[in-house]
Amino acid sequence: MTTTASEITYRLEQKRRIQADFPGPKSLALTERRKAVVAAGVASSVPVYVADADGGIIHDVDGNSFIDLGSGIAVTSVGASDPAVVGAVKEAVEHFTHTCFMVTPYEGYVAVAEQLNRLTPGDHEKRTVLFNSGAEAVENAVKVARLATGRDAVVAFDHAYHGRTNLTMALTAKAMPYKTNFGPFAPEVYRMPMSYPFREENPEITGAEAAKRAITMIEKQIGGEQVAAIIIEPIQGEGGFIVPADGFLPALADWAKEKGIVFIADEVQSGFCRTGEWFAVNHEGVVPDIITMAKGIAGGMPLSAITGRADLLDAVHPGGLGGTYGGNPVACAAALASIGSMEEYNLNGRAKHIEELALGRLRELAAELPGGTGGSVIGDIRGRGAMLAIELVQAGSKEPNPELTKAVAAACLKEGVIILTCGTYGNVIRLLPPLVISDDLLKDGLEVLAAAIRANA
Ligand code: PLZ
Repeated sequence: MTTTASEITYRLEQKRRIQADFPGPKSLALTERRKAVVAAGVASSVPVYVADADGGIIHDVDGNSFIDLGSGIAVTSVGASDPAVVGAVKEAVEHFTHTCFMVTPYEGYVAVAEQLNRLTPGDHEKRTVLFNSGAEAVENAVKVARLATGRDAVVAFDHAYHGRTNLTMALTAKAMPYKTNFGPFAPEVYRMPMSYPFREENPEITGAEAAKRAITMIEKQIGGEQVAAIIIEPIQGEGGFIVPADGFLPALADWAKEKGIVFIADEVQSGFCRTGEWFAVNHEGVVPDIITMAKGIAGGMPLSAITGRADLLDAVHPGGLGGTYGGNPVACAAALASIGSMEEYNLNGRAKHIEELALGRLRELAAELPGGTGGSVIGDIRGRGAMLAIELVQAGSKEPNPELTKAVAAACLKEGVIILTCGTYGNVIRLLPPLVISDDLLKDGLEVLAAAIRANA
């Protein structure tokens, strides 16, 4: 069934509106209360407090409304209050909030596992385990890979982001703010060069050649037979929405298979229709041994999962995997409803439509700027589906421009558009709208972004 966004009904008016006294008095008062009680290490990029959210709009406590181009970091793909998710949560919570699947199990967990085994790539026999956060899913994928292979080494890549727990900090590339002074880190993690087309020294390097570069380094520095797992984000998220060159992922996956290495695709950010496919690996026909999922999976409720080859997952002894809240019944109900909405609204189709609309507008913008395409402050435009990015540079060079990036995000916010930044060099504007956003709202948001870049370039 195909539904276009124009057929989606919204509870809140889909329009941005910013009052003169932004941020307003209630948000300012909450900021003061917060400073006295919330640890400074938790930062928020937007200085307002949320009252309501629906479709592509977030309302704050002072009556401002914002166009949401971030989805709470790629989570609310079906919207922040999708009626099906809200209904399923209400229904579930009236019966039981928790029993613990490891004590007294319930159907929702099993039903989510059935859906994930169906939706993830490959028609092999699969098994699923549910957790709470993306980092927890990554930790457990590595646990399974190590147990199943009897090997220790884990390979991650430049610009990778996998979480904030000890092992996932080790897997994450960027020191500030994720790792600095938080060590020592988990051992046996090795970092290899990524395929980053915009920043390759040799712009002609193919995906297969970039894979060969990493594979040779693994062979020389670790030895293929020592490696338990290769973990990679098929499109890197926090690291800068980096889409590797075609052929990079398949070549790595093929080599991993040859060497008995578990190939883990971290689809925490890129999964669940975000890129116009259920999973970003589908664009290249790669079938991972284990796939990690979270964020978009449950319409905003905390749930994460690993799904993988039955022989790997079933190698673990009973009791070796789990956690008190993993696969919470309310979160499972939300996941089943979100997956239903993704299918009903054809959100893969919506994500492809967003790509077409937004990439077209961004390319026009680059051509209009001083220096034009290839010579302006827009160094690169990339991404898939509704996971799109602009890499900002000093005009006519590849020198990162994090100052401009910050200024553009701040200017957008003032006009009522929430835009997130990312990237190893802090110079990437990323677009992650809810997939249910209307065309009009998205176009309005893109015009604000275009004006902010023009004014600050
Ligand atoms: N793997 C690919 O993108 C989470 C976190 C931002 P959790 N990314 C956003 C921040 O500053 O904390 C992420 C991801 C990928 C793993 C994770 C971790 O997921 O649910 O945040 O633990």
